[in-house]
Amino acid sequence: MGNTFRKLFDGLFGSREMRVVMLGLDAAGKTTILYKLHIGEVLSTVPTIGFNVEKVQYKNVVFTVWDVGGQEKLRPLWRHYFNNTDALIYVVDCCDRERVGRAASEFKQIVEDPLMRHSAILVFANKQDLKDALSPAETCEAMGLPQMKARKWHVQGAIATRGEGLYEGLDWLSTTLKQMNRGTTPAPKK
Ligand SMILES: Nc1nc2c(ncn2[C@@H]2O[C@H](COP(=O)(O)OP(=O)(O)OP(=O)(O)O)[C@@H](O)[C@H]2O)c(=O)[nH]1
Ligand SMILES: [Mg+2]
Repeated sequence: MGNTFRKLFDGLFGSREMRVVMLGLDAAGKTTILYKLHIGEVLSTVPTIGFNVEKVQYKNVVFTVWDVGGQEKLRPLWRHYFNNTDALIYVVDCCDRERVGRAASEFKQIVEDPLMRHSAILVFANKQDLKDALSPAETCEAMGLPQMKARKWHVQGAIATRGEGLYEGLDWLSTTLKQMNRGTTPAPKK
């Protein structure tokens, strides 16, 4: 496609590149989500030390997803991934009732950070296949989302290992980010 035509095409169909950072406590399911989106099968994951990054194309949107390790000692590093972020995906292990308070306090710290003030927020209420999992509505309450009136947020129930709920979440993100006019049009290929 020529440059001019590509620009016109992108303008008409809203092809955009979004920068997304995916966070959550260790073992929440972030890496499982990333690889499920990217290759459609689950590899066995090991705890992430540092980060994984992948580009995922969904409809007209290219998501550059940073999946950052969630172990306690790694959490202070999360801030370094906040710059120029269009959206936060926060993954909650809904079976880990013991740590849901911790998940909520880490979440609050992220969304209140000045660098994240304008980002859309997608929460994956993950591991819905397990007995005793918090429902998406309970997860929403636990994360304090109903009080967050000034933000665009959405809670999506998910089973990362089976890929359930993931594309529904991305659908919400792409629509919302377009409404917010976030993301950049990718540079045309020469
Ligand atoms: N039953 C069930 N298990 C899941 C689901 N999603 C992830 N898991 C499992 O949870 C464990 C942790 O998943 P990871 O994707 O490695 O977690 P992570 O959030 O990347 O963890 P860190 O890299 O340590 O931050 C793995 O054994 C996954 O197979 C799910 O929807 N249901
Ligand atoms: Mg990981």
